[in-house]
Amino acid sequence: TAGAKDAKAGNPNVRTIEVLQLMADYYDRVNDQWRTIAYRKAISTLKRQDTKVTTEEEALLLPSIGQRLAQKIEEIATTDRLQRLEYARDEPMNKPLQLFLGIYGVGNRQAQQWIAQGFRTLDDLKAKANLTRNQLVGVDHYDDLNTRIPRREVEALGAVVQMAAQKVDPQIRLIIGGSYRRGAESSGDIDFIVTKPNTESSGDLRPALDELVRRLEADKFLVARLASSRAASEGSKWHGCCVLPRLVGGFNDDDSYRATWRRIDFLLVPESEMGAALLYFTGNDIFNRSMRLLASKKGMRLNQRGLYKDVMRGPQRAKVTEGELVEGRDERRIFEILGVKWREPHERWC
Ligand code: DCP
Ligand code: MG
Ligand code: MN
Repeated sequence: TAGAKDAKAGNPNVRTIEVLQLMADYYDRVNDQWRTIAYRKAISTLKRQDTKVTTEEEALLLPSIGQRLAQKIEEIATTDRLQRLEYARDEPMNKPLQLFLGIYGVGNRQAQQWIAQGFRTLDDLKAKANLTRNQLVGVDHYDDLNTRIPRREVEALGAVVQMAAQKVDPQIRLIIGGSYRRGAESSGDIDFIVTKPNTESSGDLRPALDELVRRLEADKFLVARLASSRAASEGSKWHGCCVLPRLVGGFNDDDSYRATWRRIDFLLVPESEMGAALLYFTGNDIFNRSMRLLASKKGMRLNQRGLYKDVMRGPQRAKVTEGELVEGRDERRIFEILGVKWREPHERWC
């Protein structure tokens, strides 16, 4: 499987994969979804190869690799570089756009709008733009929030939250999902799934979360709240920033202390929906998309709350009824019912 080969040291295509990943990251930053997915699929294909792919012709024979990507693979294999990547880095026009897209919660539309208004730097935004509170956090902590969190720090942050949660309610169960659960060496943020035995709706968990947040704020662990972009998820999600306490880490070489602001998410999940929530919140997003597509091909519907059947659809496949819940509690059962082989979290990179 992809995950197993991935972990194996010395994949002959590591360098090609590394360069293609930088290119994928670039397309992701400029919100070119289509190319981002194409590059990530090609990377996943290359990770499964046992021999080095050096020519366009070889690359073309592999799944999910078209002509343009095949040419780029040959270019990297023969020159150890990719001109398109260097060009993207140097595009002066792209610099403010990329800068603005790096602000937490800022998408293409907002970034373009600022550029049209003549803004080019973060200082321009601070001085002249009408920033939302989220955007202000994103600008003020730009570098921190664009620094990936090492796996060990994710674990240390997790331990702090775990200790506080035990004090709030010993029955609370916390699972770190997202890229951490997939085994990533570093993560963009830390994703907590919060549950408790005998819970039927996320509302059952809200009082516990509110108390947990109060405590962690008093401890100066949580340092900012971020408004959710989707009002509907307001009740079941919490977004914010945290810092590792001084006693645990964050020291520089000269013993001075500087804590890096980290993005933290809580997702409240009743026990009855744990399987579907784990599946969704582990990702990655492309893996999720393919699982949802599979469900829909089988006349079912998969979301972060469960797998449903007999979903009635009207014109344009618009949903008419929610359908009947088939499975929500058990992650493995969802794979079984969909007729796909179980994939461990570390095998879900695409
Ligand atoms: N997710 C999704 N579709 C989205 C956003 C998220 O399916 N548009 C799911 C899959 C993700 C999970 O939620 O794995 C957590 O979202 P993150 O944005 O935190 O992504 P990751 O944790 O996977 O990566 P990162 O290390 O960047 O946080
Ligand atoms: Mg994450
Ligand atoms: Mn997240």
